[in-house]
Amino acid sequence: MAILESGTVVAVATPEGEGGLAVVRLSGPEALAVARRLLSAGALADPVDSHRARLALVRWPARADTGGPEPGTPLDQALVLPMLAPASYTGEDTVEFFCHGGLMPARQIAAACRAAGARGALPGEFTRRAFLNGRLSLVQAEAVAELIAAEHAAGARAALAQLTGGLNRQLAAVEGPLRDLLARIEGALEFSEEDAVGPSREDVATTLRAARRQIDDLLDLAPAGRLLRDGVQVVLVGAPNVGKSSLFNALLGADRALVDPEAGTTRDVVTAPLELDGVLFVLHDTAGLRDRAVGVEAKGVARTRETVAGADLVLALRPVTDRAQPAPALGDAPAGCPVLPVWTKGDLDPAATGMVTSSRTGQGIEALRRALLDHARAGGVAAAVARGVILNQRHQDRLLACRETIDQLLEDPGAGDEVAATLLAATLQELGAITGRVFTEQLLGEIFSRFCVGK
Ligand SMILES: Nc1nc2c(ncn2[C@@H]2O[C@H](COP(=O)(O)OP(=O)(O)OP(=O)(O)O)[C@@H](O)[C@H]2O)c(=O)[nH]1
Ligand SMILES: [Mg+2]
Repeated sequence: MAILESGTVVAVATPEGEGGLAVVRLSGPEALAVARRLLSAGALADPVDSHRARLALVRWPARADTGGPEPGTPLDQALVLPMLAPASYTGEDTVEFFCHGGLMPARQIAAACRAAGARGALPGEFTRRAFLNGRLSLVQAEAVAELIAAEHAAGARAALAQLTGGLNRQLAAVEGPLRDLLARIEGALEFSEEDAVGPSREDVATTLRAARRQIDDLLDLAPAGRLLRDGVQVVLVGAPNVGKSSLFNALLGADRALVDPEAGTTRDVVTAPLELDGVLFVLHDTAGLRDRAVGVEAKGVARTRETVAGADLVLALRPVTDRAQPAPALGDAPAGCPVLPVWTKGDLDPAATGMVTSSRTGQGIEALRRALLDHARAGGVAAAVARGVILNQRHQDRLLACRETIDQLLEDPGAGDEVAATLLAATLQELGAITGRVFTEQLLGEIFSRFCVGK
């Protein structure tokens, strides 16, 4: 058995620093025995009352393997919560100590557990065990990581939906009919002498086409997954002095970027997050685009172009005072990236029409915020949240591989049952790699090493 899957492990599960509470998590076959070494007799008496917390004094163990405080030294008074296998996060016997916040109590209790025979847990080890014990799929384990990292409500909502099985369910719906089909083909191969009839070519093609449509459907949600995770990248561009930095500040409702009457004030790209209705946007204020820029200003223009190349939405700014001014040239915008024309300094021309804003009076700022949200919704963010699907690169790569083998099968309907069975098995293998039904040690390493200790 690999070292990671054996033994009893312990870690502080809450972040370092002052807080009302801290939690120490202890999990593994010896969890109860280790915990009993820190508690007075009877605090965790057999039979253990699973999922019932009790207040207990936690002490340094009497028979500590290593140095440390005097045996029996009180460490903290804590709520001790035993959770017996398999009804715990990891699927193993687990004991959680809810102790006083701050650094020392939790650290000392974790150290006491180690002194009593547990090993310090590695990053993600609890979740890894949960996966290996069938408590969650790989997709759900990844969702746990996303949930911890989520910095805005929509991302957290999507991660939670994924955690409760959104993508799992949709993958199962793709897998089921393919698995049936494979069983029928294999059955026919096995009993060919007895004239067992396998599925007809039409049957095969219909099932494959349906699976392909479902996979395409999921892949359509991929861009939304990125928008939810990283935020919608909104880049403000325009000629020098059109009011980019002022609008940037007005949208944020904060004085983040320097504003000055002189043209060429902004040199570096200034970036700030903006959360609207639970959706994260990342605003980028850029240096004014000017063809004849030299020196530092030219460097700023180069940065602007790089930023535009990563945009999900470009706001092309022009002042109402100069409606003849040509729209900024956006040769660098990604293909298909929407460009929203926005008029600035609206207060200087009350007759102006269109998406007119004024950073001075606040005119049009709310409308522009709404336009940003509409854009995110059009990008499928709402659909992804509703379906509980956030695809990461790994999921996408595997789904694309599935689609390829399905296409191979569809293109060659006369290939014979042997070939069909092999390709179907390969497709199911790829699907299984997403949920973790099929996994490698390396894949687990990649996924769980990104977690924090204690999760
Ligand atoms: N009347 C009026 N003036 C504005 C408005 N927005 C910006 N200005 C003025 O326009 C000038 C330039 O504003 P900035 O926000 O620095 O413009 P910018 O596009 O970031 O300029 P650079 O960074 O130099 O390219 C400043 O003097 C602002 O006070 C507005 O809505 N109304
Ligand atoms: Mg500026």
